[in-house]
Amino acid sequence: MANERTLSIIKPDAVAKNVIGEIYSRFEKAGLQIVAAKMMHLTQEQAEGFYAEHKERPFFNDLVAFMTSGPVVVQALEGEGAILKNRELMGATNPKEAEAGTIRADFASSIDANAVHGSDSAASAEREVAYFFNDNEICPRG
Ligand code: RTP
Ligand code: MG
Repeated sequence: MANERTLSIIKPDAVAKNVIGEIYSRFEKAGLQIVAAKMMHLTQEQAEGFYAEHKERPFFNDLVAFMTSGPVVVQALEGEGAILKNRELMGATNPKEAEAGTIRADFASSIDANAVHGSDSAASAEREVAYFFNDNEICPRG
Protein backbone atom coordinates (compact mmCIF):
# COMPACT_ATOMS: atom_id res chain seq x y z
CA MET A 1 0.00 0.00 0.00
CA ALA A 2 1.16 3.50 -0.74
CA ASN A 3 2.56 5.95 1.77
CA GLU A 4 -0.21 8.49 2.36
CA ARG A 5 -1.08 11.56 4.39
CA THR A 6 -4.46 12.14 5.98
CA LEU A 7 -6.03 14.89 8.06
CA SER A 8 -7.25 14.09 11.55
CA ILE A 9 -9.05 16.32 14.04
CA ILE A 10 -9.54 15.57 17.73
CA LYS A 11 -12.95 17.22 18.21
CA PRO A 12 -14.01 19.46 21.15
CA ASP A 13 -15.63 16.61 23.13
CA ALA A 14 -12.44 14.52 23.16
CA VAL A 15 -10.27 17.53 24.03
CA ALA A 16 -12.66 18.26 26.93
CA LYS A 17 -12.38 14.62 28.07
CA ASN A 18 -8.58 15.01 28.25
CA VAL A 19 -7.86 12.07 25.93
CA ILE A 20 -5.58 13.78 23.38
CA GLY A 21 -2.65 11.61 24.44
CA GLU A 22 -4.67 8.39 24.37
CA ILE A 23 -5.77 9.13 20.82
CA TYR A 24 -2.24 10.07 19.72
CA SER A 25 -1.04 6.82 21.21
CA ARG A 26 -3.46 4.86 19.01
CA PHE A 27 -2.16 6.58 15.89
CA GLU A 28 1.43 5.79 16.85
CA LYS A 29 0.73 2.17 17.83
CA ALA A 30 -0.92 1.67 14.42
CA GLY A 31 2.27 2.86 12.70
CA LEU A 32 1.05 6.34 11.77
CA GLN A 33 3.41 9.27 12.28
CA ILE A 34 2.16 12.71 13.36
CA VAL A 35 3.91 14.94 10.82
CA ALA A 36 2.08 18.21 11.62
CA ALA A 37 -0.04 19.30 14.58
CA LYS A 38 -1.75 22.32 16.10
CA MET A 39 -4.38 23.15 18.71
CA MET A 40 -6.88 25.78 17.68
CA HIS A 41 -10.39 27.08 18.33
CA LEU A 42 -12.09 27.05 14.93
CA THR A 43 -13.99 30.13 13.81
CA GLN A 44 -17.42 29.78 12.25
CA GLU A 45 -15.87 30.49 8.83
CA GLN A 46 -13.12 27.89 9.27
CA ALA A 47 -15.61 25.19 10.32
CA GLU A 48 -18.06 26.02 7.52
CA GLY A 49 -15.28 25.96 4.93
CA PHE A 50 -13.87 22.73 6.23
CA TYR A 51 -17.24 20.93 6.13
CA ALA A 52 -18.46 22.69 2.94
CA GLU A 53 -19.33 19.32 1.34
CA HIS A 54 -22.09 18.95 3.97
CA LYS A 55 -23.53 22.46 3.49
CA GLU A 56 -26.94 21.20 2.29
CA ARG A 57 -27.28 18.45 4.90
CA PRO A 58 -29.79 18.87 7.75
CA PHE A 59 -27.07 18.41 10.37
CA PHE A 60 -24.75 21.12 8.96
CA ASN A 61 -25.60 23.89 11.46
CA ASP A 62 -25.30 21.54 14.43
CA LEU A 63 -22.00 20.22 13.09
CA VAL A 64 -20.53 23.72 12.72
CA ALA A 65 -21.84 24.76 16.15
CA PHE A 66 -20.26 21.70 17.72
CA MET A 67 -16.92 22.08 15.95
CA THR A 68 -16.66 25.71 17.15
CA SER A 69 -17.76 24.93 20.72
CA GLY A 70 -14.23 24.43 22.08
CA PRO A 71 -10.63 23.84 21.08
CA VAL A 72 -9.67 21.05 18.68
CA VAL A 73 -6.32 19.42 17.86
CA VAL A 74 -5.59 19.13 14.16
CA GLN A 75 -2.93 16.77 12.82
CA ALA A 76 -1.60 15.33 9.59
CA LEU A 77 -0.89 11.60 9.86
CA GLU A 78 1.48 9.80 7.53
CA GLY A 79 2.03 6.10 6.85
CA GLU A 80 1.16 3.11 4.72
CA GLY A 81 -2.50 3.33 3.77
CA ALA A 82 -2.92 6.16 6.28
CA ILE A 83 -6.37 7.27 5.06
CA LEU A 84 -8.11 3.91 5.53
CA LYS A 85 -6.02 2.98 8.57
CA ASN A 86 -7.15 6.16 10.35
CA ARG A 87 -10.80 5.53 9.41
CA GLU A 88 -10.49 2.01 10.85
CA LEU A 89 -9.00 3.35 14.09
CA MET A 90 -11.86 5.90 14.32
CA GLY A 91 -14.79 3.48 13.88
CA ALA A 92 -18.27 4.26 12.54
CA THR A 93 -19.65 7.83 12.56
CA ASN A 94 -22.32 6.84 15.09
CA PRO A 95 -20.50 5.56 18.19
CA LYS A 96 -23.37 3.12 18.85
CA GLU A 97 -22.37 1.37 15.63
CA ALA A 98 -18.62 1.66 16.13
CA GLU A 99 -16.67 -1.54 16.61
CA ALA A 100 -15.30 -2.22 20.09
CA GLY A 101 -11.81 -0.88 20.59
CA THR A 102 -12.17 1.97 18.09
CA ILE A 103 -11.67 5.60 19.12
CA ARG A 104 -15.36 6.44 18.70
CA ALA A 105 -16.53 3.35 20.60
CA ASP A 106 -14.24 4.25 23.49
CA PHE A 107 -14.44 8.05 23.62
CA ALA A 108 -17.44 9.37 21.62
CA SER A 109 -20.77 10.10 23.28
CA SER A 110 -23.10 10.73 20.32
CA ILE A 111 -23.19 11.06 16.53
CA ASP A 112 -22.51 14.79 16.97
CA ALA A 113 -19.90 14.56 19.71
CA ASN A 114 -17.99 11.74 18.04
CA ALA A 115 -14.42 12.48 19.17
CA VAL A 116 -12.52 12.55 15.87
CA HIS A 117 -12.59 13.51 12.22
CA GLY A 118 -10.64 11.71 9.51
CA SER A 119 -10.35 12.34 5.77
CA ASP A 120 -12.44 9.81 3.83
CA SER A 121 -10.59 9.68 0.47
CA ALA A 122 -7.33 10.65 -1.21
CA ALA A 123 -8.96 13.75 -2.68
CA SER A 124 -10.39 14.92 0.64
CA ALA A 125 -7.11 14.15 2.43
CA GLU A 126 -5.21 16.38 0.03
CA ARG A 127 -7.72 19.22 0.35
CA GLU A 128 -8.03 18.90 4.13
CA VAL A 129 -4.29 18.74 4.92
CA ALA A 130 -3.78 21.85 2.77
CA TYR A 131 -6.76 23.54 4.49
CA PHE A 132 -4.91 23.55 7.81
CA PHE A 133 -1.19 23.27 7.03
CA ASN A 134 1.27 25.06 4.78
CA ASP A 135 3.96 22.85 3.24
CA ASN A 136 6.55 24.29 5.64
CA GLU A 137 4.45 23.20 8.65
CA ILE A 138 4.63 19.52 7.66
CA CYS A 139 7.65 17.69 9.05
CA PRO A 140 7.98 14.14 7.66
CA ARG A 141 10.78 12.15 9.28
CA GLY A 142 11.58 10.10 6.17
P1 RTP B 1 -16.04 13.19 9.99
O1 RTP B 1 -16.21 13.83 8.62
O2 RTP B 1 -16.28 14.15 11.12
O3 RTP B 1 -14.77 12.43 10.09
O4 RTP B 1 -17.19 12.08 10.16
P2 RTP B 1 -17.63 10.98 9.12
O5 RTP B 1 -16.82 11.07 7.86
O6 RTP B 1 -17.64 9.68 9.84
O7 RTP B 1 -19.13 11.43 8.85
P3 RTP B 1 -19.70 12.47 7.76
O8 RTP B 1 -20.77 11.80 7.02
O9 RTP B 1 -18.59 13.11 6.99
O10 RTP B 1 -20.38 13.57 8.69
C1 RTP B 1 -19.63 14.59 9.32
C2 RTP B 1 -20.06 14.74 10.75
O11 RTP B 1 -21.40 15.22 10.78
C3 RTP B 1 -22.10 14.63 11.85
N1 RTP B 1 -23.25 13.88 11.35
N2 RTP B 1 -24.42 13.93 11.91
N3 RTP B 1 -27.14 13.54 12.54
C4 RTP B 1 -26.62 12.91 11.50
O12 RTP B 1 -27.25 12.14 10.80
C5 RTP B 1 -25.21 13.13 11.20
N4 RTP B 1 -24.56 12.59 10.20
C6 RTP B 1 -23.31 13.08 10.30
C7 RTP B 1 -21.17 13.69 12.56
O13 RTP B 1 -20.67 14.33 13.72
C8 RTP B 1 -20.09 13.44 11.53
O14 RTP B 1 -18.87 13.16 12.17
MG1 MG C 1 -16.57 12.88 6.80
